[in-house]
Amino acid sequence: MSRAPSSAPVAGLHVLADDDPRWPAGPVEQARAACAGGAAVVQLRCKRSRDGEILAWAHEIRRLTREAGVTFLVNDRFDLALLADADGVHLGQEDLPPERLPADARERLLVGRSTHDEAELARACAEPIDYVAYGPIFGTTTKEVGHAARGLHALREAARRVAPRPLVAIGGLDAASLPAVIAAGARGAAVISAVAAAADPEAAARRLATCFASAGAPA
Ligand code: 3NM
Repeated sequence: MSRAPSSAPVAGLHVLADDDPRWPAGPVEQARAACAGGAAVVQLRCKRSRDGEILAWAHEIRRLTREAGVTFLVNDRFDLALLADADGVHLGQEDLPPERLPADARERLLVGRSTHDEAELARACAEPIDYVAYGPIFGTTTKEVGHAARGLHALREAARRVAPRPLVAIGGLDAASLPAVIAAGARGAAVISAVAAAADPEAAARRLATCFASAGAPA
């Protein structure tokens, strides 16, 4: 229960285990495939489910990720992250500002923050956070982001701007685009559909995770 926030790595493949019923498997099965396939991070992302169900999934994913040595984050909800003994919480722009997290949550949890444009990147650089997510890099149909695809040039600029904080790219990423995303300076890459919609989610995660190993990306 007393894991120091900085001890859990955020570089590498982030698989978002998502509760959208469009995916053939639920969040726990997605997380299991991610762990078996070599993901560095699993983030539980639930936009539709009740708290009790989310917490039960979170406990199960905590067990799986701990066994696999994978970092476990919970989207949006620091309270559920604490209850499940997750390594961190990922905060969107609509969520609590990171500086408003209670001190005990801040001490125990890594904090990530979503950003989409210059203004959000600038604000994130002044926030007490451990990594910055930036997107959408490419077109995505998984989420109504409300922002145009940013592309690789903007990604490179964003990675420079937030350094030394690690930048995690998100939005429309797949095994074909990942090498260029890593070359542009992303330390992490977050995916939903590339794993959740795959015929074989474990093989899909393995292919994505291998891109980081092949790129010799720093951990
Ligand atoms: N956040 P896929 S894009 C959850 O730009 C999310 O902040 C985004 O799903 C952002 O890998 C996105 O299927 C969806 O494109 C990512």
